[in-house]
Amino acid sequence: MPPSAPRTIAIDPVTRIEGHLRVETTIDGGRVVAARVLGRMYRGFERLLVGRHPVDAVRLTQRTCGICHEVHGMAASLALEDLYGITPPPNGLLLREAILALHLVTDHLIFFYQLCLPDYLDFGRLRDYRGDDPRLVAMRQLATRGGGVLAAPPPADALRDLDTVCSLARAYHEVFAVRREAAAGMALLCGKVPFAHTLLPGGITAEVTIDKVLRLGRAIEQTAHFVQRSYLPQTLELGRRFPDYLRLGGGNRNFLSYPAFAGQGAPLFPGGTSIGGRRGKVDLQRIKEDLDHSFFGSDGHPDPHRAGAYSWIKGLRYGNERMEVGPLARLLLGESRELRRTLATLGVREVTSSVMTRLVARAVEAQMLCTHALTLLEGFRPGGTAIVPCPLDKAISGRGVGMTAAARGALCHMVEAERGQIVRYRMIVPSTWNFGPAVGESPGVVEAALLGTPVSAASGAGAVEAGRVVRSFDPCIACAVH
Ligand code: NFE
Repeated sequence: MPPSAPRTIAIDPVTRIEGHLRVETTIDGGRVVAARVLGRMYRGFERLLVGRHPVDAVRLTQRTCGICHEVHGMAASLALEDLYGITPPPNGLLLREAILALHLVTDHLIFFYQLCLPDYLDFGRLRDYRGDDPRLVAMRQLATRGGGVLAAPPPADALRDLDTVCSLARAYHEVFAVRREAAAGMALLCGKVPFAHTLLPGGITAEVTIDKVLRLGRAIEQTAHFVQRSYLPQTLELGRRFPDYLRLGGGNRNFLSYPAFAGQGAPLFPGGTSIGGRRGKVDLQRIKEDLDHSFFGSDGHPDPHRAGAYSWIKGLRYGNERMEVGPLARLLLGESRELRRTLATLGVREVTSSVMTRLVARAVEAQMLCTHALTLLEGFRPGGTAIVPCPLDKAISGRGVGMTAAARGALCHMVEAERGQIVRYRMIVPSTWNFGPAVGESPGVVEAALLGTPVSAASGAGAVEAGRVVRSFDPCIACAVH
């Protein structure tokens, strides 16, 4: 048979993600040989902050995203605490971190069950379910009526034995209740969820009572129980059933994360950089934005007609290197024994970047975060305040940096103020690191991860294999184009 000509597949829009994303691949010899990742809209949060009171950033930056709101409030609070030279009291630090931990875990749960699982599972098999579990009966009705992902055509290699489908579908349904309880627990101290009202530089403004802390603790415990009983084992089951993805979707040997969850001393995630295996500390001066292939003029203003541009996401480089960020980076840089031990159960000896190592790292991290959050609450001192006042009336001038861990990776906010107004605000966001375009000829992180991915003729226009690689990074393009 003559070799087939290269073909291009554009996935547009990439569904089951936050934001607007197009992925273009060229397939030759059954593999991806070129890829472009295109952020499809402009938002302008950094610009709309200019001229405002610095503390507005805590509320406004949370609106960057429909998934990772609280974490932008946290990064902004940290940057502003640096600017104003204040530190929250111990209760403020630990409650804030417990909220952040629970927020990250619920974000990981949405990722796995609602966004990622339909790539691997034939939900349509639920039409054959004959039992009386009300959750599965409800999902069978959806699948039968043709509702959303439950009725979408499954990938050719999707899991379809009924026991597996039912067990994963039950957890898919259960996650909604787990998230509702977690959000209710967080809302007691956040004022509301999403978009916490009580976060401010200096701590949290909510009246903190023992009752609220106990209810937050219960929300963390029930989430931890779900992670232990369903999320982690089911992620490993996926790894066992799709072993090829333990290798596929690599392409990156550089990782970056910031120290995070450090309010109680040694950080849970120590952070750092690893470039081709060489470790270092993060030097913020080495982070560069590159606009080669982005729709911005040299003055930084949006320019949809810029020659050579193909994405609204800016290119990010550490020195000259692209850096993968995310739970895998955090755990690798933290030399997590738990990650190694867990991946060893799937036969992985050397932990590298791949679709399944990303998925497993996220689940292991969820477990670590639940344990950490419960430990934090043990340090709560009844009667102690959770906030120190921020001098809001001060015509502050200066700079502040806030680094933290977002669900999708390293998040940094930088603020510059003059006489009480923001003059520059920068958000260096995880999905910008991962989904940024090429710099010169050097592809972005996800573009590189796609290279070499086998795409079977049977996978059709959806190129499910490429979709699995892209989704393993948990894309949030709303954040990436902020
Ligand atoms: Ni909009 Fe986010 C997270 C941030 S972006 S989801 O997590 O910051 O990658």
